[in-house]
Amino acid sequence: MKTLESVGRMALPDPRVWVCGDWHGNVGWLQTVVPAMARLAPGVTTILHAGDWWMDSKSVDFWSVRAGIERVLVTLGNHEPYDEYAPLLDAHPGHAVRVSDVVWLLPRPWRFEVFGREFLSLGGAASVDRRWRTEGKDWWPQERILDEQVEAACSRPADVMITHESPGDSPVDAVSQLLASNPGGFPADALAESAASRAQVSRVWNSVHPELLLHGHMHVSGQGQTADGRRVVSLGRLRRSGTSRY
Ligand SMILES: [Mn+2]
Repeated sequence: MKTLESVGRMALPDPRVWVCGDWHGNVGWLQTVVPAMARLAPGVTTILHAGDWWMDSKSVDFWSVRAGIERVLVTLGNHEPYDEYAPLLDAHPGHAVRVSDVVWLLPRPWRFEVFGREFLSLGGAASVDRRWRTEGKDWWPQERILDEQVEAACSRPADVMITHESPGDSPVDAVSQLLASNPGGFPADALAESAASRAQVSRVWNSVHPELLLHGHMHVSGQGQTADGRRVVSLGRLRRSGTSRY
């Protein structure tokens, strides 16, 4: 994989965009959902992806072109091939890197504009399933959000945040219920890392105060609103409802 182009800032004129999450490299889902997007919302040309992407770029290009999708901006998750992605991003600090006809990988953090609104992308999350993964094969330390990235993200307000990780104290009932019940039986040390990761997203969320935050990672679809009016949308994962919204 190589970088075809890199940019520090992007201003998209799109009045509507898709936001999707947690496709987990599944080409079957790609070839189901992308043609469906073209039928549901012809003319929408941008997908924002909230991470756990790990898609084959050639397949994404193939299906995107047929669906009129011109770009996919990927906010990286925890399950990503960071051995491939990190060197590309590290070679272009602060820049989004285009790795195929339509796919752009976003650095952490990254700001861009959509229809005059300020968007803040903050990828990364802690893997609660790390115990069952192997470093260098299907787990990399670059999944974790760094405190310096948190501080950089807090530089000024934003209208919309796209993250992989959920903020802590989520107003989304499905997310708080999931976290309270730990149905995956994940170990305590992993849950502690996960909570720390959510606290990092909360710090940014409370600082930049976006009207809307969309995230993946939890694999449950739902939305909620804080007492001070901030909306949060949790996206489902592939093959479940709510993996995509526009
Ligand atoms: Mn994830």
